[in-house]
Amino acid sequence: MIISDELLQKLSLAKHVMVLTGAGISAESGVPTFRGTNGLWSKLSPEELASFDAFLKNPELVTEWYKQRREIARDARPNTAHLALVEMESMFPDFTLVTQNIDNLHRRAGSKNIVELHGNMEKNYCIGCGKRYDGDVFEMIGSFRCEKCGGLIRPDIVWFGEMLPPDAWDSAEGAARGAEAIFVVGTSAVVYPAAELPLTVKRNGGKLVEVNIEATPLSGSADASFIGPASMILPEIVNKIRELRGAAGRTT
Ligand code: BV8
Ligand code: ZN
Repeated sequence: MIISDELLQKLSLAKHVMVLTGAGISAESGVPTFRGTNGLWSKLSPEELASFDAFLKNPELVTEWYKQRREIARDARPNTAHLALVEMESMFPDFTLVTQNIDNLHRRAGSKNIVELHGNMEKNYCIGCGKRYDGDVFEMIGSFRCEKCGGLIRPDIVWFGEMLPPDAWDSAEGAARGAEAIFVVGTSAVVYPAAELPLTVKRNGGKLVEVNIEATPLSGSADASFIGPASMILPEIVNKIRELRGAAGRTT
């Protein structure tokens, strides 16, 4: 594991650090990614499923797809990469975990300050009256029709062409403007505006560390790029930072 002295120095003294995660961090928990070989979208294209039009056109298909994904996510357990980020959160006074994932695994791992850019599949609401159907309530009513107004119930997540939740985007953007380092873990970095965040960190003088099993469009801008599974690489990085910050006499 080679981290340059300059980067190590920066990490040992850093106050404000952020992380951006994508589906790859949950792959080893058994949650399929989107664009990998056995990715969710290798069968159907994102536009056919992850869009409001698709939902209106075929609510049964899209609802069933999310129901299956919710079951996979609930059966999954956070892996050592999620847990490494829980420890990393305790190491820096100002730490922001930004995720594109909707699988709830960071929360279940114990991370606290989480910004869910694309929402969370445990949350649902009626498109007719806005009534919320979070968690199991949705399973209990056994349909995707609102009890109150009969409207369609949709997952509270961001589909293609939809705006990101303004408060989530503002927190992520704000963190990126001030972060001294960003760890980008398990994302193909092709979905915007999330993929813009690491470049914002770089533009503001921060360091970019990438963890992925393959190169991505971000790799060229990375100050350090670790190729390998996040469940192996992240714990190693956290161990290194713990040693460093211990040596520098910084516990948080
Ligand atoms: C918006 C929620 C604006 C639903 C998702 C042309 C150019 C640029 C942009 C656009 C364009 N045309 C359209 C756009 C905008 C569009 C976009 O970016 N499209 C892309 C595809 C070109 N973006 C939007 O529509 C966004 N909204 O822009 O609104 C707007 C402006 C005005 C008015 C109205 C609107 C909304 C984007 C959010 C879409 N929702 N998901 C759901 O999950 O079902 S996106 C979906 O992709 C997921 O959220 C996912 O998080 C995201 C990114 O995917 P990844 O997480 O990166 O997963 P992927 O499978 O791709 O990659 C996995 C990676 O992990 C790989 O690199 C792999 O190597 C690695 N890996 C695998 N195993 C491991 C690993 N790494 C480490 N360890 C391992 N073990
Ligand atoms: Zn309703």
